Amino acid sequence: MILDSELILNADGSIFHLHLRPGQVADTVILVGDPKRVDVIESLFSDIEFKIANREYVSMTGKFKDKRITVVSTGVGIGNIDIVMNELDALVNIDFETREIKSKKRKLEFIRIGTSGSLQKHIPVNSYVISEKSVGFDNLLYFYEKGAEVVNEEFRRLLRILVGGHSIFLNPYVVDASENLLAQLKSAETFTGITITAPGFYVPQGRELRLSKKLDGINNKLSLFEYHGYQITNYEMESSALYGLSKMLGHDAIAICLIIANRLNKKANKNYRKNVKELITYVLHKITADES
Ligand code: R1P
Repeated sequence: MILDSELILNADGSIFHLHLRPGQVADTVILVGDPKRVDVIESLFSDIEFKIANREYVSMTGKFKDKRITVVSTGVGIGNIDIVMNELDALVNIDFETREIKSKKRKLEFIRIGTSGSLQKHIPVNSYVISEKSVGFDNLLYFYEKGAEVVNEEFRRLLRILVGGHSIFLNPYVVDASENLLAQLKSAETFTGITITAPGFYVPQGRELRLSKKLDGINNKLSLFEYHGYQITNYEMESSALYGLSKMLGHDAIAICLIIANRLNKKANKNYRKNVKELITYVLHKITADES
């Protein structure tokens, strides 16, 4: 039995942060960073069952075409992904009455729709990039006993060497996207590649305002990496944790991002909201291609 202090439920039976109750989560879950993107998706959905907000977590379940989909905003960063993934999994795979893990597990599919910075000159602002592999510059996965089992060891070794194997604070992990979701989302309109998930927005992604970075020339090194046709395409702040937790819990996950800045040619799109809506629409049509 999982104790009150570990699986924290609110007075109404909902889970601690998300405020969702069992039965409210669809098999397909779209994750967005910005809570306002939930409103954008709501405007495209029918049959909205509920919408609930707590902190940065805004959740909603509804339908696009005939497909039931849940949408959750995660806010920024891997700490929030740890909360969202553990709570969504608990909602479907733990019995809240008995506090026991269910013997029959439900498998969910998670699709993160985000924004991101490009690390390749040939991937311009407004491109769509699918993270075929995600590299954690955070340490989240190493806290989990099963973390090493879901890591792509070949790429982990390569990335460790690339960032300098001597580094005491940076020990990247690499996790692959779900092949099934990759096949659904990929098209002539998308780029695919390796995404770096950074544990911060500024110095951890090489942005120096008043503070300087410790790893000199890191972004150049990342953009020059090439192995068996794989390149490092972009920076964001959530996908490594999403991929790692999904794999450990037996779910499928993918991240697709709109490029809103190119870190090499220093271009940026400051009015990207329209483009985010277009990317959301692209994803919704791709994942419902078989629906009426
Ligand atoms: C930083 O501004 C945020 O934007 C990106 C980063 O991953 C980080 O969360 O993604 P979202 O647009 O999904 O929030």
